[in-house]
Amino acid sequence: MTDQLATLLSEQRRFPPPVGFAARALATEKLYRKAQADRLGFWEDEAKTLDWMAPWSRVLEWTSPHAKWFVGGKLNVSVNCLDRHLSGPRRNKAALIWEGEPGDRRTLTYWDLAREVNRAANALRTLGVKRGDRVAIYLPMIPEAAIAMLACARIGAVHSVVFGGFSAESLRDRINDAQAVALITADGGYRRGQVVPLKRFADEALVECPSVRHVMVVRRRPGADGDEAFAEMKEGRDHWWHRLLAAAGPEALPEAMDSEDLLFILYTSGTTGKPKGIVHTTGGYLTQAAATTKYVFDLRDEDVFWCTADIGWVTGHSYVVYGPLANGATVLMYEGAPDWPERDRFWTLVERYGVTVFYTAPTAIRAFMKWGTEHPARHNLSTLRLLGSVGEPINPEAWIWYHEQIGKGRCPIVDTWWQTETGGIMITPLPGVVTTKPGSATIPFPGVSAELVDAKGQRIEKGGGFLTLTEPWPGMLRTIYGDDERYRQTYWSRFPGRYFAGDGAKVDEDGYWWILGRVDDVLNVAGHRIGTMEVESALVDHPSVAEAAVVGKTHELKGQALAAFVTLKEGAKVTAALKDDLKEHVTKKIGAIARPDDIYFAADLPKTRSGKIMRRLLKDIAEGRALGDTTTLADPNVVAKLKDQYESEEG
Ligand code: 7RM
Repeated sequence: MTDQLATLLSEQRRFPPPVGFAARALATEKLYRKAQADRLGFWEDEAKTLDWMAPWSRVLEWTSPHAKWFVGGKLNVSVNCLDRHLSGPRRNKAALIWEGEPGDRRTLTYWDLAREVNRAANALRTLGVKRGDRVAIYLPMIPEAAIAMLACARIGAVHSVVFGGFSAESLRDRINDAQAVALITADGGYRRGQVVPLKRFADEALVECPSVRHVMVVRRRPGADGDEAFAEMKEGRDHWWHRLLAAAGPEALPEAMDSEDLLFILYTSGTTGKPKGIVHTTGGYLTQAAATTKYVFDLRDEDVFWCTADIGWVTGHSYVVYGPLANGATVLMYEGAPDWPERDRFWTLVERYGVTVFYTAPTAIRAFMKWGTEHPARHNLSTLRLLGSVGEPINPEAWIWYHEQIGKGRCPIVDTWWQTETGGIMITPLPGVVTTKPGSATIPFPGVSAELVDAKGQRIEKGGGFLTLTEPWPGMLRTIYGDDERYRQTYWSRFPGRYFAGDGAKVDEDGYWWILGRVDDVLNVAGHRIGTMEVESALVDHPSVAEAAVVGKTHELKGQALAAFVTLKEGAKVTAALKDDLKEHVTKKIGAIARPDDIYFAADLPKTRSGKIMRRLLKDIAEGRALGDTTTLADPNVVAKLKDQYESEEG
């Protein structure tokens, strides 16, 4: 072990599953043993819990790097998420409980949701959308987002959801890459009290999207029928969603899809400027989404499951829509911001709907920490029984805060590592089985084979290295849409025979995984490897610090030096003494090797809309380079401000 791994590996706290939780958990140790003994048998048994229209002949056909799962099997995803729940007691159960940012509320039972999906499917068919066609979805977090996805699945159209926070240009590029024939959007969505005029952005995008023949427009703004200010309807091309659905029949025959037919494309940023269209198919994807939802979230009929991700990200696909609905669960969906109208909005929702399982991102947790404990303290959170984290490494301090302030020391935390590319959760504790350590995603899900390798691709048992996956898994991406060569290059060429996730990780004495983040975040200072997260974790441990991002800056002697961007908790003052104090603090927590050369105080950190800190941009700032692509930034001004500030401090 090298000393720079100290911060995380010196994390000695252990949280065994609470006895009461373990006693009734859906997952048991037996699952691990079963998958260990017969990996394909494990996945096959999970696939059998779904409804198939025709059986498969082989579980897996693997011609590296191309996988086919449940070969020859036929099924429809919407049937699995809806129809099969309609014959029993779930028929009248809430499938979707929704709250809009302005406070409007809707509840759709499984029956209601099925009806809407069938009507939407018929509406799409009326417009001439056929099996295999691509449909772009550009919607706020409203029930119609889930309805539109499921309607596509019902008729075998491939959806490409574009996050509602993306610009017209991003939407245009994604539509064109997929050659979508239709777009489903809304007149607007609410965010921090403002209307986001999605239809206007869509109109702007569509000027350069010749493939789109039809646009369905959801009227999000009640009473605004015919309100041309937000939705100028183009004759022949644009159709109000509610009018088409009112005219459509309530039953639509589902297509029998091949297990390997495309279910969706989802665009994700790569190392180049051009986003990659990640391709997911039907049978394997749904099997993994359903199985992970069931075991990782210990999901049962009486739960209210709230995954706070937007439907525009893979987490929204797998854990707002497909995984929970395949399990017949009740899903809570919320449209707006966590601090609107007050910083306790999430806790208001947890209390109002009696949320039992809550799944969010570390960036949100750190914001809650910064806002102060009085907000959750004002609410009754006693229905919560399980908490989840996803999207980035969670620093032990945030983990402990989440555990104490939200879970009241009672709820297990599942820190789940996975990617758009993996389709579903890959490394995670199973609650009730695995003892957790704050900051560690613990061990691979049953049936998942992860291995650590060094820079030469040699397998290593423990220490620091690269996270690779050695065996195909059902939810894996099948290719990059229209660019199979890029698929091979990006994921399978760095370490031949292995899927390389792009993440650095450490494995400890107990075989636990500690994800360090993207390897471009792993720095090399004077020949020592330092995870930016370790330094960030040390900084966040300081009482004055709210959030920190650390990047490498080219250094003559050391190769790289550390530059830290820090936001302070409310009430903390920016002083020269604090700067020294922070450097000392890191030195104390990790060692002199991790002492940042520069510390910059910032009002906010540049983040993508999904909440990931854009270290690449911070690096550009730290090194005085021109800024890279900022189109995925939530607020590009944050970067500009930081750059100005940095340059004046440098000067
Ligand atoms: C689900 C999602 C994927 C990248 C991945 C990691 C990082 C995600 C964790 C995590 C540490 C976690 N898909 N990441 N989960 N890092 N611990 N639990 O986020 O495609 O948008 O991002 O996110 O770097 O490669 S994603």
